[in-house]
Amino acid sequence: MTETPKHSPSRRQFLAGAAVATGAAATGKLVHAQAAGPDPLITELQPWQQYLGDGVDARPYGVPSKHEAHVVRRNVPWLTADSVSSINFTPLHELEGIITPNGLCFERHHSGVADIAWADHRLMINGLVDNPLVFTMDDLMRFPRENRTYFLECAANTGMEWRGAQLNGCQFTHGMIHNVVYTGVPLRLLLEEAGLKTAGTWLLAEGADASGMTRSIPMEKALDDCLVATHMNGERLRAEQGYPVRLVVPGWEGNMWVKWLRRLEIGDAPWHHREETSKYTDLLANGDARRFT
Ligand SMILES: Nc1nc2c(c(=O)[nH]1)N[C@H]1C(S)=C(S)[C@@H](COP(=O)(O)O)O[C@H]1N2
Ligand SMILES: [Mo]
Repeated sequence: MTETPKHSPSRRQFLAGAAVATGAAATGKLVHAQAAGPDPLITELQPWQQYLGDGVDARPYGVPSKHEAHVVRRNVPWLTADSVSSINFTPLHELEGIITPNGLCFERHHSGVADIAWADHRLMINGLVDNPLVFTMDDLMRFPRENRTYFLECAANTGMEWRGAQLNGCQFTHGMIHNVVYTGVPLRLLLEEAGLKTAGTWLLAEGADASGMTRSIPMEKALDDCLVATHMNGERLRAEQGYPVRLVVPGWEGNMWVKWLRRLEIGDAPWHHREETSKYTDLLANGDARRFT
C-alpha cells in the first residue's frame, strides 16, 4: 500500500527526488556517464582549443561534418548491370527523427540523372483539355504552393528478401524509401488552368530523362492530392530527385513519381506503357512473380 501525500511536494522536494533518480540511473545503466577517472579529453587542452577555425565564408553551401563520412547512400554492385539504370539505398540505420536529409535520399534512375537547367525546362499539358498549355519553371512559380510531408517508397523495397535474407543490414533491405517536405503546386490547379474536358479520366505523366518514364494515373488521384513539386526540405530539388520539377503521388509506388516532369497528357483510358506492362505489374492469379524495379 502506498501512502497518499497530504500536500503536493514542494519544488525543492521534487528536484531532490529527481537527483536521486538520476543518480540511480547513473549507477545502474549509464556507466559511461560516470566520472570513473581522469579523462584526458577533459583534463588536457585539445587541438581544437588552440587554433582559429574556418571563417564564415569557408562553406557557402554547407556539407555534413567530415566525421559523419560513413553516413552515405550505398548501392549493391551485383544488383544491376550498370550504375545508370540502378538504385542506391538510404542509410536508415544512421538516421533519427522523421525527415530524410536531401543528400541521403535513395536514388532510382532508369537512365541516369538528367541535367536540366531551370530556364530550359518546359512542362506541357495536352490531350483532353480546352487549352493545351506549356509552362516555363517561372510560370509554375506563379501558382500557389503547398508544403506537405510524404514518404516515397520504391515498389522493390524489401523485395530482395522475399526468397530469404540476401543482404546484410536495413540500409539494403529497407532503404528504398525517403521522407521529405515537398513544396509544390497542387496538380489540380494546373489541370484546372488547362480546362479539363469531362471525358478526361486518366493522366499520363512523362519524364524528360533519356528513359522517358511514363505512367498512367487515374484522374481521381490526380485531382486529389498530387503535387508538382519544385522543392524538398526547403531546398530546390536535387538533380537526382528530378530537378527542376517532379510529380508527387502520395502513398502510391515510387515509380509513378515521375522526375524531370515534362508532359501531362489527359486521356480517357490508361496507356499501358512499358513501365506498367513489362514492369511494375501486379502479382498474377497463377502466382507468377510480378516485375518490379
Ligand atoms: N523520369 C523518371 N522518373 C522516375 C524514375 C526514372 O528513372 N525517371 N524512377 C522512378 C522510380 S522506379 C522511383 S522508385 C522513384 C525514385 O525517386 P528518387 O530517385 O527521388 O528516390 O522515381 C521514379 N521516377
Ligand atoms: Mo522504383
